[in-house]
Amino acid sequence: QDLYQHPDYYLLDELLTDEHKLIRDSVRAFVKKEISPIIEDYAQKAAFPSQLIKGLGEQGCFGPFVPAKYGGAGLDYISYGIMMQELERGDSGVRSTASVQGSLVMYPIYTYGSEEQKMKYLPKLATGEMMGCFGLTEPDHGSNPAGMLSNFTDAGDHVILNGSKMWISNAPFADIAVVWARGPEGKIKGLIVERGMEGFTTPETHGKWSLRASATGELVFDNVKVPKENILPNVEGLKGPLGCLSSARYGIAWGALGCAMDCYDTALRYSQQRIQFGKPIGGFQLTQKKLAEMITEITKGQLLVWRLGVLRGEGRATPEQISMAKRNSCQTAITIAREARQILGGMGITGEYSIMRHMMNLESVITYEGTHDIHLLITGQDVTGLSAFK
Ligand code: TGC
Ligand code: FAD
Repeated sequence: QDLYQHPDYYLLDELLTDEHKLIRDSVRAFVKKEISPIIEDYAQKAAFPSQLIKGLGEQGCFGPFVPAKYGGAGLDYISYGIMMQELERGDSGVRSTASVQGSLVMYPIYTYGSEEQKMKYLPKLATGEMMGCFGLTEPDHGSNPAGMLSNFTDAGDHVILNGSKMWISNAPFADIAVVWARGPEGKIKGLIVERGMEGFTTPETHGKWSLRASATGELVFDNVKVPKENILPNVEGLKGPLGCLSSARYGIAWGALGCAMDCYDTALRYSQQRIQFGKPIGGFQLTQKKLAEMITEITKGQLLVWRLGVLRGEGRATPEQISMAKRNSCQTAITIAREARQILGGMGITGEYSIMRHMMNLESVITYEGTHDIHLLITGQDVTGLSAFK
């Protein structure tokens, strides 16, 4: 068959079920047919390929862990990870759209929402008929969301929301936003804000050199009247948004490895074909060192995320374990992208190959959902029992 074959140096496929492999083949075929042929063009022109939304919904890539009763596929977390890996092999921006929709919009509605909210929003979010975004970061509060200023006051059957969010994936086209803001007593709550509510705008952020095929924007709330029935009833405090991040960071840990695999494969094939000094460049020791280190790091990363998926499925994965995997996969992928680009020489900087696009995308992936250093400090806190944040 002509589908892409991923690196599997330690025969990890033996740890997957037939269902996992079927899901992988299906998303892989979708990436090959729908994403790979168009993505470079969309990244070059900095446009979001909105025509992919319907297919992503049909593939079950939006919130696959949500039960069928609410329109999800009721799949396990390994399946979710595999989907993110395949999508990100295509492009981190497309994976971002799926991560936000599944982990940052459907997950909080499913986990913290009322039955009415679940029935109203989840089935449409699962198909992509409705798209969402997640507003946590503010202009002055990125790594430290506990300092957020967005707030709402009580006004009878509704609340009045004020403030702004920045760097929000999917914001320019989202139909709804899950927004985190302080209530009258200063406690952080989640609200579902709908496009069209007066005073709610989503200006687009332009000029990015990274994640160019993903739409990013601000969320601005100027005395927005939000009905009380749109407040997520079952969570309060920072653990609400941070719980969503655990789901998204888990997916990114798998996703970034997808980028790493694509860069490694591209560089390996190029090194076997490109002749310099009368032999393939793959025959030079320095090239072999690069490739050998790449496959070693990919294999270690695969083992880490597979085990994390098992633990998450059993409800035992800690946020700190997720931080370690997110950080490790991003570091692995960005290092491999840079080395792979070198193997391609001048060709590596062109859009004819995916490496430079992955490399630039990964600058966002290593920054959002908690920066590289924040995740290191989460591990540091976990092993020492001492917080570097407080
Ligand atoms: P801290 O005191 O540690 O925790 C507050 C409460 O939250 C609980 N908690 C978690 N719960 C679930 N999952 C997690 N990952 C959790 N981390 C912490 C914690 O147990 C506590 O609960 P309780 O019951 O005691 O109240 O909070 P802190 O203020 O010290 O902050 C710690 C820190 C720095 C680790 C946290 O603020 C952090 O992770 N900062 C990074 C911010 C971040 O990741 N932002 C991401 C924004 S969204 C985004 O980037 C989307 S990109 C999407 C895409 O396009 O793919
Ligand atoms: P800052 O917090 O200002 O950090 C700047 C630098 O200081 C970093 O290197 C950081 O590691 C370091 N630093 C900060 N605090 C410490 C410390 N205590 N110790 C050591 N070093 C520290 N957010 C959302 O809410 N929703 C989204 O959908 C979303 N999508 C995004 C899409 C893109 C393309 C990007 C780039 C970002 C997105 N974000 C989103 C925001 C993202 O989560 C933040 O950019 C990230 O959390 C970092 O915040 P910051 O940019 O304000 O950097």
